[in-house]
Amino acid sequence: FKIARVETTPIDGQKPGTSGLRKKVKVFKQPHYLQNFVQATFNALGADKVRGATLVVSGDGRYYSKDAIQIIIKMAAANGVRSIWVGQNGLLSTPAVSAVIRERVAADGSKANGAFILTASHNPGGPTEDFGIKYNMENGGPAPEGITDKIYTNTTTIKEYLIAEGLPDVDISAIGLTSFAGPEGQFDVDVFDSASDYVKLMKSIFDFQSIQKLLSSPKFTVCYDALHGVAGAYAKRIFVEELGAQESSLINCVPKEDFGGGHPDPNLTYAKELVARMGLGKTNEQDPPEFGAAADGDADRNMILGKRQVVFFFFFFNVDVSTAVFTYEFNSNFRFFVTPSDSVAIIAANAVQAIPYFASGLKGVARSMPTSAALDVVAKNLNLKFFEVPTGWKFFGNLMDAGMCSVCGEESFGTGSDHIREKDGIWAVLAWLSILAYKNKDNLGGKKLVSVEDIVRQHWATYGRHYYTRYDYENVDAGAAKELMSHLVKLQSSLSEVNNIIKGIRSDVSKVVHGDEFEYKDPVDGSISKHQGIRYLFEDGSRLIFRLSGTGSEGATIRLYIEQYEKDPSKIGRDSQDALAPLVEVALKLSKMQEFTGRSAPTVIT
Ligand code: VG1
Ligand code: CO
Repeated sequence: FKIARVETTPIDGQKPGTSGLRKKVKVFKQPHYLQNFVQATFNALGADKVRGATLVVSGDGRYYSKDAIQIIIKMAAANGVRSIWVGQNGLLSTPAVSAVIRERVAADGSKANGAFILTASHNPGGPTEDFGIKYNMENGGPAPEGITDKIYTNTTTIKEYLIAEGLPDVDISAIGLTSFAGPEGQFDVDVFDSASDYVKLMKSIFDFQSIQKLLSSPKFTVCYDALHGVAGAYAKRIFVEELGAQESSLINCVPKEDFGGGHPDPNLTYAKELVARMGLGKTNEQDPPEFGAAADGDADRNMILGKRQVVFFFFFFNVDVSTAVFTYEFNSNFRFFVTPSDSVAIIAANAVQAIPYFASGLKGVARSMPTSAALDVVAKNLNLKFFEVPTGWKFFGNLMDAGMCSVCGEESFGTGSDHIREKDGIWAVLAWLSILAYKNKDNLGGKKLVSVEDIVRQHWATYGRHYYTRYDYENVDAGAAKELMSHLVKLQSSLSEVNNIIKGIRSDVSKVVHGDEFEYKDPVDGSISKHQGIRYLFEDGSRLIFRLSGTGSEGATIRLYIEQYEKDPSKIGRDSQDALAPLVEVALKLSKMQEFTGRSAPTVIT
């Protein structure tokens, strides 16, 4: 092939967000759009990092991925890259890309230097929906802000990009190595099995035998919903072939370009089929599964559900049984939902006992700022190093590279560890199965199993409970969202006025003792990230946090995070929306949510 230099001009709006550049497919399909971004990335990395490099290119398989992969292969060849590694059919989950960068060694002994991950994660896919691209570094983690800022600056000045001419499209459906002769020597494209490196890594972390034993118990049934994302390419290999789960335990596990028309976001709103299966007698005549889980499009997120124990309350009046009144706890549809903030805290609390990888102890734990403080309490009790970082996984990477953090998580259904540098949906499921296997190791005979719900309630009894909810207002007018945010910042200049307003709304809410915009100084490299969310911190430990999303592709999304800590064991069993109602009311009125956005209700509550 030959190297062609193509003239181009800057295109507006190519600023990477929380996790790469995400836009509608029709935006990506504009002439030079993808090319400009890819060249800007090569230029940001610099010729010495690009020439002779080995790069991974793959993603969640969403619409436009296959075209994008061919374009990136040709541009890589022209920019002097030595080899491109592609997961079969262009499929690799985000955590698998991270694992491949860190673990995979080619036949000639070479390793990868970085990756283009093609995903818009939990955003819908298809011709009228979203596409996305992000670059990950040699540690397997997302490019830090220093690099993403450089990429953006380059997109505003770009004049040309390089692309190979005469290089045929590579068949990415067939495993194998293809070599091409370029002006500067050989260029290879290596198509490999999407799952094997990742499966090998999981087997080195967890005790698969003990999980298998748990899954072979007829009392323990599971359901895993990949929402037609790339997790499906791993689920059968891991849950069925390695761990012996029934094939009927997997739903929506065939990856689709448009995720079957759904929204591949593992929460109670979008994982409808899983939620229905977990409900008693809703879709089948059998009992609901003991354990349910779901993943997002690129399989870095997870949702954990358990079977809900039916609770009967008996109230006896005058010792006369005939007047006994009993009620069912009907709410929550019989499934037990583990909040992601609790999930990371519970994993951290049990990791050393239940997961061989952590047997020698945790180096430290970390959470993103809006994530609840459940993890803080565990860290304090277990005397672990603790860090609070801004939203987005890239901030955990430095801590992990420096050996300061083993387990971390975000409220947005992201949980993970230092085995890779991305959050990891299947890892989180295996962590939960490991904890369940550990707690039930003597129960698999006749005794009642310790359930997901038992584990969570036990955790609350030990550490207290952080009631938590997040309200999302999606696709709000961008100007209105900005105004709401500056209104909230302005209010913070007088806390006494804030507290006066609050007193006028609810008398049963504690008072605000601190208000700011979260700012983070990376303890490893000293870099500072400002404006990472508006915080209102209350005297009793409650928090209200407001952020604008950095992953959307249209308008603005306002996220409101609400948290309240309850230590009193007699008060930890309430429904979270009930418990948080006073704080929610304060948050909505204080921010003038309806006034600014015209919305009387959020789009999604998690
Ligand atoms: C959201 C989440 C954040 C997460 C990010 C990427 O970002 O809040 O916690 O790291 O998505 O996850 P934002 O800026 O929209 O709030 V994924 O699975 O979309 O790569
Ligand atoms: Co994701």
